[in-house]
Amino acid sequence: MKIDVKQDLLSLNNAVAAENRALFNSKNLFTINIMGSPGAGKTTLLERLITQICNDAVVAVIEGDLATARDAQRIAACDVPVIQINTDGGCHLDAEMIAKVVKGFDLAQTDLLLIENVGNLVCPAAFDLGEDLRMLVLSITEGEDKPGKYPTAFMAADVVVLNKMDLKDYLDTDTESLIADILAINHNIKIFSTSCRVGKLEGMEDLAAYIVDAMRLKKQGKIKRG
Ligand SMILES: Nc1nc2c(ncn2[C@@H]2O[C@H](COP(=O)(O)OP(=O)(O)O)[C@@H](O)[C@H]2O)c(=O)[nH]1
Ligand SMILES: [Mg+2]
Repeated sequence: MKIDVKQDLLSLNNAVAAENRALFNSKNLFTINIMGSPGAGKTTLLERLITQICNDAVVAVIEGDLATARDAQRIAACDVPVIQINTDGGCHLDAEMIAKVVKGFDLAQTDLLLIENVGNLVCPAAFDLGEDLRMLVLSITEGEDKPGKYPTAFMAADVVVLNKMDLKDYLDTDTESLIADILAINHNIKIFSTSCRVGKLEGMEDLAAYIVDAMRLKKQGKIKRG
């Protein structure tokens, strides 16, 4: 007897993700799934992006972590609605978790839903949440070998944000070969370089403008996933 549990799990997830996507589309809501290793700077990037984007969009945030509400507390301080999901050991968010919590937002009054996935460069890439855009945050402190070693995350992403650029001069990371490796894995990927460090902010305006443009294109029916 053949039992293919992984296939069942993913096809169930894909079905719920399709329902999420239909709900988000019906509310004209743009959603971004933000992935990356623990400590890459995902929450800090969200804090900076919210400040940058709040004049153009009404934002809500879902935070995913194994434990604690620390990231949700940081986001709440930005004065946007936020819901924390604790996966209790689970290494990624799935579509069902999102379906359960989105009911807690006023979706009709929200333009942009930012979902910070559990810090992990592997598992989140396999689980569609119903998002419009997949953004991978990679800190340059992680080293230039990561795209080659963890290619699935880069294959799944639409956008890579190379964060902590303020540290470039202190590191041996070869950012040119890092970028070349990312493009070799996924030549359609859009790459941004950022620093979220207060006093050394870099790249926020470009990234926010890209997101606002993507939201506009979705509203005009010019981009569609799923
Ligand atoms: N130097 C520097 N530190 C950063 C930057 N972005 C985030 N950090 C720091 O990296 C650490 C992890 O950031 P956090 O946003 O919690 O990462 P997450 O686990 O991916 O959400 C914190 O100490 C941040 O202050 C950056 O662009 N430059
Ligand atoms: Mg975080």
